[in-house]
Amino acid sequence: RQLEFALRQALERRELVLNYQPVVDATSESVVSFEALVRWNSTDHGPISPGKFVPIAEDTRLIVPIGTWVLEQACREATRWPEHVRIAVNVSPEQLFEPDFATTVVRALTASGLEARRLELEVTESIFLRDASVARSSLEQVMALGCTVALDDFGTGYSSLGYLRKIKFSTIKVDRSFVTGAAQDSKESLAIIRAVVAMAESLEMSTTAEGVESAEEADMIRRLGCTKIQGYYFGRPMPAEDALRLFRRRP
Ligand code: G
Ligand code: G
Ligand code: NA
Ligand code: MN
Repeated sequence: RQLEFALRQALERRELVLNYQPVVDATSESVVSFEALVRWNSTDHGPISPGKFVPIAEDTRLIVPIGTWVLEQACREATRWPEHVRIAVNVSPEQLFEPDFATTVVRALTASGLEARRLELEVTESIFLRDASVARSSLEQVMALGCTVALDDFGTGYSSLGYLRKIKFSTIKVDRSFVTGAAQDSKESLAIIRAVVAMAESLEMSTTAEGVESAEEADMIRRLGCTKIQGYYFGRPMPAEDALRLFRRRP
């Protein structure tokens, strides 16, 4: 396929860039972290959305070198932010099933000089659909370094809850479909968010609501007790320079 061919060259042609979306504390509304989101401006095909090329990268395992670049670049750019601001990086199952994933993380931290405690890795429930022992071991190794792990898109996967006993996630990210539903007065969505928050609290995990697009949604999420909020209302994914400027203006 044409896109696959172009994607193979994307790294050496420096066509990938990272955007950063702020995550704020639900109470103070101050920025606690940024999520790195990869963007591809293909010389041959123009801008291509990650929804389109990430699945291709995963199928072809190109996500492994791309993911390594994302980790290195995100760590490097995060060193320019205030020390209390953390960086969250999405990690695909293919990356976690590489036995030397933890080494890749160590290299990214060492090369950038970023402290391990400032790095959060986001994984989805899909890692538990396969034999989870390799992935679990990778995650345990990076947690031993001081990194944290967040469970992304919670509630949209097909796996059981049993894995929550096995991996000490720092944060559960409530999928945006529940947030949008709750804002549209879906009693079911509200009930699900409330239940996830209660479950996370008893497991000593925090919660991030994804996809908050208005002040009303932010209020509702705050009332439901989510710890952190992410969404267009507090900031869209932005280039690194714009993320940096948020601190220059309001130190
Ligand atoms: O940024 P956007 O919402 O368009 O992202 C679409 C999808 O691509 C999301 O599911 C997101 O998690 C995924 N994605 C974005 N950046 C990365 C990345 O660096 N690595 C991986 N594995 N997935 C990413
Ligand atoms: O799968 P993951 O949660 O990593 O995907 C993040 C994606 O969600 C990014 O592509 C980002 O652009 C998108 N996103 C972030 N905030 C909002 C929002 O408030 N509304 C919508 N519709 N999408 C959002
Ligand atoms: Na994510
Ligand atoms: Mn998500």
